[in-house]
Amino acid sequence: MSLSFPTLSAAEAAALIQHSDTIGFGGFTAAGACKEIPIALAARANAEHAAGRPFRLGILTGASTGKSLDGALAEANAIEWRTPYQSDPSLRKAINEGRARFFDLHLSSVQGTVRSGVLGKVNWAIVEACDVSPNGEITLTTSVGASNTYLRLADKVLIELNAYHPKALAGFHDLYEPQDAPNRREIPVYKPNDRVGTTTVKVDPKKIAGIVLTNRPDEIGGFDEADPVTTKIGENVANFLAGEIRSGRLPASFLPLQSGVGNIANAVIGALGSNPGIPPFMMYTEVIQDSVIDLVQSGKCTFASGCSLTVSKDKLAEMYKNLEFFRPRMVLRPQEISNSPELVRRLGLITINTAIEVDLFGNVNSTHIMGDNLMNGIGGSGDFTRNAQISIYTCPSAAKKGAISTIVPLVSHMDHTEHSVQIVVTEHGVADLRGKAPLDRAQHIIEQCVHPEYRDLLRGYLALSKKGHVPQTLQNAFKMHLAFLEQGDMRKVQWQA
Ligand code: 0RQ
Repeated sequence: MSLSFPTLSAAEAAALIQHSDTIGFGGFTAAGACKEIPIALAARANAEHAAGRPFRLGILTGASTGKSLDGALAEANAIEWRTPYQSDPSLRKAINEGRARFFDLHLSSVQGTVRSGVLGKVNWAIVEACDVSPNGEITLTTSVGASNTYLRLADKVLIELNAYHPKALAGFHDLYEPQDAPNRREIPVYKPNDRVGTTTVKVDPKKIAGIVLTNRPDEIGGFDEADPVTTKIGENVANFLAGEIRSGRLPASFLPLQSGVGNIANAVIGALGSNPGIPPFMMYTEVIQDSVIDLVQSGKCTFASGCSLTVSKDKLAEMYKNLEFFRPRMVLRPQEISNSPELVRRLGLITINTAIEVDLFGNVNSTHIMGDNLMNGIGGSGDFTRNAQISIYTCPSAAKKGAISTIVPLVSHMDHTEHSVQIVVTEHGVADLRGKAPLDRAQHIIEQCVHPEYRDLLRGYLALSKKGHVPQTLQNAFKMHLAFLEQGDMRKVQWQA
């Protein structure tokens, strides 16, 4: 049992870590993220800073984490650099104020990038577990993230052994780490429910510096009730996909689905579940949210493969009462497998993600507000979009009470290009960009997806173009953004002839 390793308080564990160490934290979203050691590290950073000594760390994670990790460390100014995806308000502020250096990575490439050595040595792996055997076999909790790689590469390991999560989670994980080039072979997953790895991560027991005993739930917020806009977006996606099946462009048996994070994603999955034109389906996704659990229970989702179980506290409690029902219907994988471009392409995924803004030609901004301020990061959206059988972007047609049109002449930051984005969906309709030239795309997006208050404005923008393959006029391309920044409302834009 765990008692073969030193049992430490969180403060004792934090005291082992030195200024400028690089830590690979387990977890993916707040699911399975460490909670007590990072809080103690933040307290240590505050004490060191008060004594006039530096204490800043390199922080690797799976994706976003909870407030006790990203939030606490950012508030203590303890993050020198950080990758990948984050969504914590305090960390976002630190990044946008230049107090933490953030560089973004596709989530599928995090583990390979760390293995390659370009990010330097991983001094510590700190992960949450529900069980640890004396020979160093670690059973993770509600997520995998990049834990298997961090645990293998790190010099030393610290574990939060969290009694909140049952040991019966053993068997939910499937841990597989590919070889790197030139020895890489195919990842042998041919169906969403294939298992190809081990259920635990085995580390050299001598590397385990200590165990901190905890009993804390994941810091996952609930979801907003679907509102008329998210409900309509969900219905539009479901009706579009049902139409693809009817027309024979998608097989009658359907294809596996990936769905992003947040309220829109939750509403979309709910709508797919209740649409009679959509047959029971499998999910090969990254984040398993509440709505997926509901569909697994109802039988509409026959299998869910993911990287994290990001479900609300009540939903998780419901699952923990009936783990044997979920065991054959679910698997948690490392992010380089859940998001693998090779597997997204092989399985023919239908991918559904949310955009901050989309332009008239199908380019998508997932990450930055008005061109400069980071929102969260690219997450898995690039892994999935670029390689999908059908790539869908959803967003409300307007933000900030109508003062912002999410559809603009040119995105102020580009994450996914027109070459990868196929379908755009707002509450007003669906724009199918496949097989359309730039002008046709723009006209179609305006008529199908743009908020009615912005349609004439954007028709006016297109009319300004005099030549070229893409009807873009550079002197006007960011005028809507400037109208918002200078006058508080994109509707005040004046085009320059
Ligand atoms: O701000 O909360 O202050 O009102 O942005 O917008 O509509 O609530 O959207 O929470 O679903 O997040 C793209 C960020 C959407 C997310 C993004 C404002 C808006 C609001 C949030 P307020 P919503 P969501 C796999 C997939 C990248 C990673 C990804 C994301 C706030 O989905 O991080 O796809 N995606 N991963 O008012 C200015 C605009 C705006 C705007 C919205 N055009 N201009 N502000 N807002 N549009 C999963 C993982 O990778 C883990």
